Amino acid sequence: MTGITKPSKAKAPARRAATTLLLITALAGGTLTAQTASAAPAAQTSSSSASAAGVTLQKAIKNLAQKQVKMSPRNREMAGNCNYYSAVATDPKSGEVGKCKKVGGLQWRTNNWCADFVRYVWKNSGARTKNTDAFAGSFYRARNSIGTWHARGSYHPKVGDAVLYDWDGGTPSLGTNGWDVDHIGIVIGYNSKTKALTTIEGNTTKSGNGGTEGVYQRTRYNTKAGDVVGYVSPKKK
Ligand SMILES: [Ca+2]
Ligand SMILES: [Ca+2]
Repeated sequence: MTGITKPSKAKAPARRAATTLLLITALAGGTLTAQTASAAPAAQTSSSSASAAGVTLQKAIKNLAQKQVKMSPRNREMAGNCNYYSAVATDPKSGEVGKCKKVGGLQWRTNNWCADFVRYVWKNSGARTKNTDAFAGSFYRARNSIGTWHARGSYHPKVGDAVLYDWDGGTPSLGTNGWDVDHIGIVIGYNSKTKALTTIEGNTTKSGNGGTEGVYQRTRYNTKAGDVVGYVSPKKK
């Protein structure tokens, strides 16, 4: 459903030590909600202007992602993974025309489009997306030019981060150079007590529904069992 075909199933050795999840509650003074989480990074950066820019970028990403959840018909795919985001996320365009139709004059395209959704939202919010492509793992491969990589563990997920998942295998892993990553979404909130992530993702299903795939808000978990590999924090263009 959300898997991206990948050239290799090679898994990296399971060398992820038992990760220590630091309880950020001390720092945050309790549960972070989707509303308060966006303010957290300001306290963690030394330059006030840089942190203000960071928060602005985070807010822009969150707002644009939330907008997509309500934007019909672009937020639902048609047969064969035909979707809006692969047509507009990038230049050159992602995937192929295939048997996709035109919607409102725009030629939709077919691809596994979870990463195209994130690229669209990041790009149109002012975040860097250079060197990313339709593979979810491209966010890991491009991490140094687009933002900052954080492995799951003690990192406290931030609003606007791209969250990378690996579904298959025992321990979620990057595999070789990120090629084991299967899916990607956008963090819009985090509860540090329950480790519940609120995300918005494309090419996914409504939770517990299994109907037409599209853009939905999901609840995931910042844990090994939640299949989270890690996060890329965005940087301004
Ligand atoms: Ca699909
Ligand atoms: Ca995988």
